[in-house]
Amino acid sequence: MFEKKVLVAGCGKSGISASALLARNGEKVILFDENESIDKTKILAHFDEISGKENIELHIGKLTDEVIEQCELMVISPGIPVDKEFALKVKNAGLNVWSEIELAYHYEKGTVAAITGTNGKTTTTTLVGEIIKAYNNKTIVVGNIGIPYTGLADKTETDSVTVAEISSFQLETIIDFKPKVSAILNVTPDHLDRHYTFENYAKCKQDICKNQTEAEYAVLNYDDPETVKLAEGINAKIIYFSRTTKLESGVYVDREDVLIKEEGMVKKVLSLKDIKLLGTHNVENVLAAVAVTYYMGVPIDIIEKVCTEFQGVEHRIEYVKTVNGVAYYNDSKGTNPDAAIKAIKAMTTTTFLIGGGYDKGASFDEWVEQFPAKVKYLVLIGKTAPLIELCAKQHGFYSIVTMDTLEEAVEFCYKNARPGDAVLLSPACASWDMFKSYEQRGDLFKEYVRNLEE
Ligand code: UMA
Repeated sequence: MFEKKVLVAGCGKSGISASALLARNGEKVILFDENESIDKTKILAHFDEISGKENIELHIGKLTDEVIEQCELMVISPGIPVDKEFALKVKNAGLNVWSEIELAYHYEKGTVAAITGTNGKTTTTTLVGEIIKAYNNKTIVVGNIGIPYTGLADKTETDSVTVAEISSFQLETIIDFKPKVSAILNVTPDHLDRHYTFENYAKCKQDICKNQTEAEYAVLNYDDPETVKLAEGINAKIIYFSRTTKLESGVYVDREDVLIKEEGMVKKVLSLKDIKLLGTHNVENVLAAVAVTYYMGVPIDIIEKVCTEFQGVEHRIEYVKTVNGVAYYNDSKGTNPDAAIKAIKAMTTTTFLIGGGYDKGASFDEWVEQFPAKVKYLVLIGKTAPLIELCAKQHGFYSIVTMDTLEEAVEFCYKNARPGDAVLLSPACASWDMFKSYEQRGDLFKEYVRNLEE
């Protein structure tokens, strides 16, 4: 594909995967990273198992003109700003600059569904992936979700489907990337340190559609005015979804039913009371997933089945089990007050909330202010327990108990919650005082809950 070498910038997940793809396809690669303290042996060890590893050379530190002259393209990792000094130097030397997504797309043989947005990307991408997998077993789920697209792109086939979660960082350097169905879930200010203005950020999101034509589809959130504004610059056929408005055309909710309206015809997809995901934000994610998969050609009965079975993304308001009429939810990924507030808002019943953990210096006031309406009991663990207790009491909330371990916290909830209550682990804190990671904390929670007896 290339005559000269390819410069891959960034030795993280993206850069390593992009280099491996290029090398195993016979291209010559210079893998570059600015971080001088990087462990070269560790980086090279990633390529031990791949064919063509001799095609990869490592360059760490300052990017020299001599390196740039040997290359015709730079594949830039999403974490590297495109206006970084070395990146501008490369661009000015006449090299093309592609994101890792763009590189992967050049090896893609199948059809692509791509999802972006400020919030809900991972849940929607995962759900879309599950639905399409139920229809086509040659489906891969990749991208910002943590699985680099370049790791699998050259293994795709003409009848395979790629479902990609794409961040604004990755969209900044899209050239030919063209999904059959794209989705913009919502746009609220984020990553402004990188994009400088909200307009720039929103434009990056819109670029997911930039190569689409009337033959492709762009799924947009009708309830988010900033997303609707983007419609004007999009050539694809626009499919709106809405939680609050009965649309003339698109995917929407009428009472409890999710409906698709197309050319005047209405088709029922599912009933919201059958979905296991909690919260209005998740209703939007389901609507988006319905729209994306329907226009990817998945039959409605499959969409309904998978949506109603879907338990959510692991550790994000994840339903675990109902014991004695009490539903248990794992939101171990609620590692900051903002995320934990979303989880409380998503609960529809009185809740025993397990919180506390490693102290990141966050303020708990806003989180605690959510308690009176929903939280019946606050069960605290970890380093921040005394801080949170003090803060809660200052806000007039006194139903608090502190436990030494997570297992004891679960036990307390099991003994004290009544049928109709819920138990939610959503700590508003990192896990590192008691656990290796939020994943470990969530896994243990689920293990303790699964061991509870009716
Ligand atoms: N580096 C430089 N110069 C710089 C910045 C970084 O040389 O100016 C080097 C670092 O020394 C490091 C490497 O680049 O060795 C890191 O590259 P990276 O930050 O792009 O990280 P990756 O490990 O390649 O992970 C990336 C995404 N990271 C970011 O967008 C910051 C991951 O998204 C993604 O899952 C992964 O590719 C696979 O596609 C993470 C993320 O936080 C989860 N995304 C943001 C979000 O979701 O909000 C956008």
